[in-house]
Amino acid sequence: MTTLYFHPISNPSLYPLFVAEAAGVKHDRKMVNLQTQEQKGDAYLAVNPFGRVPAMVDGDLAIGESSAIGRYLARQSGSDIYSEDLREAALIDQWVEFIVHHIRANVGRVQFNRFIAPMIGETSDESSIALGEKFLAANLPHVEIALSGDGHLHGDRLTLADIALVAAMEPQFTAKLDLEAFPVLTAWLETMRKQDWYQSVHTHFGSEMGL
Ligand SMILES: N[C@@H](CCC(=O)N[C@@H](CS)C(=O)NCC(=O)O)C(=O)O
Repeated sequence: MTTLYFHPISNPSLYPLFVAEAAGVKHDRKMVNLQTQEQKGDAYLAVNPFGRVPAMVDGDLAIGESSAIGRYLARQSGSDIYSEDLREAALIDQWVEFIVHHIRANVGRVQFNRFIAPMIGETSDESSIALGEKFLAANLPHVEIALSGDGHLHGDRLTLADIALVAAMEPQFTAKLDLEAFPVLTAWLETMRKQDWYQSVHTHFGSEMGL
């Protein structure tokens, strides 16, 4: 049995959960309490020495890093959310990497300073929020244009690329992201959040924490 370690308001953690559901991979979920620093305790470090969520254990294989876990689950299942074709897999990978580095990282900056920092009593860094918003304004047009085709980042079916984008955008409301300039993305996210693979994880971002 596969076990996925996560925290409900960690968008990197949500990606493998969505992938597992979309690919039909049976799994157990273990929530890691970031508030009590469980991720830095010996028991969890034995699973993921990086001390971060997510992580995955499948038999004697234990790995961290959301993108690696997503690819593993997709390959293991044989689902068409990824591809056995080298060239098509590279095109899907390209989107996943773009989303992780240029979308998720900047959503994370804004989310941390607007939502997490006040919650944990830290000072919000307004310049970091401004930088995150500037980079999002520069990078989101790429996904807006791609989704304006047939509603998928790659090809004509749901892939890891789409799931990575949904996970990256999960803090849309808590980070108070202004997506007015991106109507296609906004409508697409609403549709994606109604899909079974999303609803099998949660009804909305942070629902597990009463948000
Ligand atoms: N590159 C990693 C990022 C993981 C990450 O930064 N997770 C955060 C939560 S969003 C975490 O575990 N933070 C706790 C800590 O750093 O102590 C991935 O994609 O899996």
